[in-house]
Parts: sequence; structure tokens; C-alpha cells
Amino acid sequence: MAGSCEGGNEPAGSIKGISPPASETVASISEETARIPGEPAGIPSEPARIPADYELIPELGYYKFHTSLKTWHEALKVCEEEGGHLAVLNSEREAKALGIFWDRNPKFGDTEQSKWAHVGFHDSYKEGEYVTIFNKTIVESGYATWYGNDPDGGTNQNCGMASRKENLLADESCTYKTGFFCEIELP
Ligand SMILES: [Ca+2]
Ligand SMILES: [Ca+2]
Repeated sequence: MAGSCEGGNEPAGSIKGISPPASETVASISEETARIPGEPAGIPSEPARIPADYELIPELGYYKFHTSLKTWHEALKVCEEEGGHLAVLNSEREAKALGIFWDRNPKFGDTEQSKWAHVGFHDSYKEGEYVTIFNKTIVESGYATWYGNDPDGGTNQNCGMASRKENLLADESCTYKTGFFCEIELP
């Protein structure tokens, strides 16, 4: 599918995410709007447009935790529409870092749904071969720590989820509706 860079090991020290002062942003938008009426305003100094509700975790990426209940494929689409992708966990560090989002959202949907979020891996192509949405195996991608007895669903469960807080991996039916993580890679 979309994208070719896995981006698991970004160099340290990025400070992209720090927004310019509000007055400066407003000024550049109104300047642009004045020049091209009716056109979407551009922000020339920003390398990428990160939606305001995405949160920077330094050296890892920008993330949004969605608590609206979607199927795995619906979640995949929502993330793409926001300019990101269903989150791909590339390290234990990344998995642990995303624990903060669980802390902020103790409950969404029912008790079971509140324990799980879709993330970007599956075994839809070949049963038991777990690959990310970038078609690399989860082992190659840097993180393949499973929850409890998972994977345990055989061909009935071909889509990937992460568990509350620890973000351990599990397989689940692709039509199961729960929350999900979107990610936008660091530049
Ligand atoms: Ca499966
Ligand atoms: Ca399972």
C-alpha cells in the first residue's frame, strides 16, 4: 500500500513540531489568502502539514489516538485521509511511549473495546505471516511482542491490534470495531 519508508530509526534532535507564534501563522495565512482569493492558504515555512490534533512524541513521530469505533479498514482510511497512516510500531520504545494515550482515554466503547486499538499490521496475505501496512514483516519492522496467547485467531483474525497501555500485539477480526492509532512520520 502507500508509502515506502518505514522510518523506524529517525535521527535524534528533531525540533520540527514547534509551531511558530500564533500571530506569525495568522499573518502568513491572511497574506496568502489576500493574494489568491478562494485558494487554500499555504504555510510556506512548514515542511509538512501536521493536523493540530496530532501530537509530537520526540524522535518517534506524530500520533493521534482515535476513540471512535471503526473496523480496521475504516481506520486505515481515516488515517490516510488525515495525511497519515495506521500506526506502525517499530520498537518497544515506541510501543511504551504510546501508553500516554491510553491513560487519557480510560473508556471508549464497551469494556473489551476499551482494551484494544487497531494498528498497522495484518496477516491478510498469508495466514500467520504478519506484515505491516508497508509490507515488511513485523519482526523486520522492529517490534513483534505479542499479548498473552495471541496470535490465536487463525484465518478468522487477520488484522492487528495493540493492547491497552503496553501496546502488545494481538490478532483480531478485521471487522471488529474499536479505537485506533494514526501516525505521521517525522520529516
Ligand atoms: Ca490470521
Ligand atoms: Ca486474537
